[in-house]
Amino acid sequence: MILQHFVIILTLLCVNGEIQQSHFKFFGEVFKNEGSHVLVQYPSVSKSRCAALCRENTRCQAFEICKDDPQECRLTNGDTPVQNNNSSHPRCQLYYMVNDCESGHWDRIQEKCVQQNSTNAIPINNCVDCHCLLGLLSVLEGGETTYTLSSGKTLFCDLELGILPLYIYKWTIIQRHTMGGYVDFDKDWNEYKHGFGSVTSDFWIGNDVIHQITNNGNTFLQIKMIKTSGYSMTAEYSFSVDSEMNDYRLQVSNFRGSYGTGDPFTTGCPECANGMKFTTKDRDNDNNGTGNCAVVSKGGWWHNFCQRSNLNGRFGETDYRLGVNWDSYTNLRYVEMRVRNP
Ligand SMILES: [Ca+2]
Repeated sequence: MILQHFVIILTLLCVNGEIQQSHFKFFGEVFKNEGSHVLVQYPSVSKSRCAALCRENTRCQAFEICKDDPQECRLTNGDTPVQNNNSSHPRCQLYYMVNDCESGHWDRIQEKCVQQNSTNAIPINNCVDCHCLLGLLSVLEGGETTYTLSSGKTLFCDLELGILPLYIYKWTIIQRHTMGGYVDFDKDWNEYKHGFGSVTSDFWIGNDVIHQITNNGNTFLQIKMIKTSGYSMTAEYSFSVDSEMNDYRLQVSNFRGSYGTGDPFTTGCPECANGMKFTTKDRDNDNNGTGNCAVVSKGGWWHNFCQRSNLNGRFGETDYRLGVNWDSYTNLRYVEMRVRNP
C-alpha cells in the first residue's frame, strides 16, 4: 500500500514538473467583428492587462486590442470569424495564447498544465462522485480529469496529494462560475435540479447529484474564490444538502476560512444561508415575504432575506443584491465549489 502511494507521489511530481509559463504571440491585424467568439470586452485596458485578463479566464484562448476610442480589449475563444473586407471597418491586433505544455493545456486559474479535456475510459459502475469512481480505477493520475459516467453525466475530478497524513483527496467539482463565461445562472428549478453548463467551463452539477454526493459521504465543502485583484480566498464547511423532498435544504457547520474570509453561511445573520431551502426564480422558498430573491439576484441559491452569499449571481454587478458575492466581497471574478470525503 505504501509503495503504491509513492508511485502516485512520483506521478504527481512529474505532472507538476511540467509547469511552464504561457505567453501570447502576435498573429496580425484583423477586422473588428462582432460574434460569439468574443467572450467579454473591456474598455480602456492596456495590452498587458488584457493579456492578464485572458489568462485569468478559463475560456480565453486569444485577445484582441482594438484601437477604438477608447482602446478596447476583447477576450475571445480563439475562433477567427470571416473577415469583413470593408476597409473603413475598425481593426484589432490579435494575440494568440501559446501553449507550452508538453501535453494538455495551460490552466490559467491553477497556473499549471492540465489534462482537462481528456475523458478516461472507466469500468461500468454506479458511482456519482469522484471519491467512489477513482477508488475503482487501478491507474491513478494526479491533477484534473473528466470522466463520463454510464448515466451520461460527466464528472470533473481533481486528485490532490495530502501532505500529512499521506492521503489522496478525491475532489468532485460541483460548481464553477467564471467572469466572462458563457453560462447564464439565471435558471429555473428543473435546471438547477438536473444541472446545467459544461464541467470544462462553467456549470452547476445539479441539486439531485449534490444531495446524492453529500449523502455518500462527500461532506467536506471547499469554496475557492478569486477577487478581481487576483487575491485568492477559500472557505470550508461540513456540508450536506437535503433531497428534493425537502427542497434541497442546506446544512453547513465547522466553518474554516483563509485569512480575512468571512462566513456568510452560519454566523447567525438574518441573510445567512444555513438551514435555508433552495430558491429559484420559479420556486420561492426564501424569507422575503414580498418578493423572490432568485428573481432579484438572477440566480438560484439558498436565499434567505436575501443573502450574504450568492455564487450564482452575475459578475460585474456593483449592486450587492445582484452580483456574485461572498460576505462583504462583490469584486469576485472566479468561484468554484468542490467536495470530498472528510
Ligand atoms: Ca419570497
